[in-house]
Parts: sequence; structure tokens; C-alpha cells
Amino acid sequence: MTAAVTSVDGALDRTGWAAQPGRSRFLALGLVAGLGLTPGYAAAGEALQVTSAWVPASDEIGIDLPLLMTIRNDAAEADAILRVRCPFANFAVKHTVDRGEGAPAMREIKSIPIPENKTIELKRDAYHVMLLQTRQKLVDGEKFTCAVVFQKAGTKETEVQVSRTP
Ligand SMILES: [Cu+2]
Repeated sequence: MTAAVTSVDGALDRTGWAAQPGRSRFLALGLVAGLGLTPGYAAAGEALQVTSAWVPASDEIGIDLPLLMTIRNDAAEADAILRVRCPFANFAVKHTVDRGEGAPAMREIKSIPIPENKTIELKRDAYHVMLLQTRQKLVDGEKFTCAVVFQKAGTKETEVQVSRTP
């Protein structure tokens, strides 16, 4: 441990920090305590998490594209997606897909239900967000930040990756 401290804090030796071992130890303990507390607070405040958000790459502008993502809701209450804003599209709506006698058809809905204690995946052929009137080309590998607004969990700034359609 002494060796690690010396090598990592080598630059600090000259500033006199190393001459105050008591203070250093106090700071280190504070840091450890802080880290120990963080996961608890994170779990309480982030019972709902959005991951793997992506849109298909496209060379066209002014088109509609699905925004897909995985939502894990560890909360005891159901939630819902109310709104989405992405910098590269003029509008966003929520869609479900109806399966009747004809081909499956997308239909706009007011919100996408997110059940409690469940992980759901938005898909083209199920609930999804539809981005309308894209403002730019979307190149494979690009990343954007979109705001996903949940009824209970509030606004989640979400990283969205542009991916070639599988
Ligand atoms: Cu759609």
C-alpha cells in the first residue's frame, strides 16, 4: 500500500501533502465512505433505467425512424413514456402495432406503458417511439442524447447510438 501511495502521489510529495499523513488518511476514508453510500442512493433514485437505445442509420433526411431501447423498471409502480425529444428529428410520437386481419399497422398512442418490476424492450413490431422528420443523415456509430420523459421517473437523458439495421 505504501508503495502504491508513493507512486500515485509522487507529485504531491513536493507540495507537502505527504507530510500530513493524518489528513491523507482522513480524505481516503471519506472517499471510501462516500463510495459505499453511492450505490444505495443510486438504486433509490434510479429504479428505472434506459439502456441500449438506438436508431437505424439512414442517408435520407425528412424520414420517420423508430427509436428503440430497453427499459428496466425496478420500481414497485408502473410508469409510462410520455414524451421523447431527439436533436435530429422534428417530432416524436409513441406507437403500438395492431395485428388484425391485414398487415400489422402502427397506431399512435398517448403513452407507452412500462410495467413495474419488469424489463421491456421497445421494438418495431410492438411499442416503440417513432421519430418524425429527421433533420440530418444518421451515420452508423454516431451518438446523440435524447430526452425520454417518464410519468414517474421524470426525464432521462439517454444516449442513443446510430446502428446499421441488423
Ligand atoms: Cu412506428
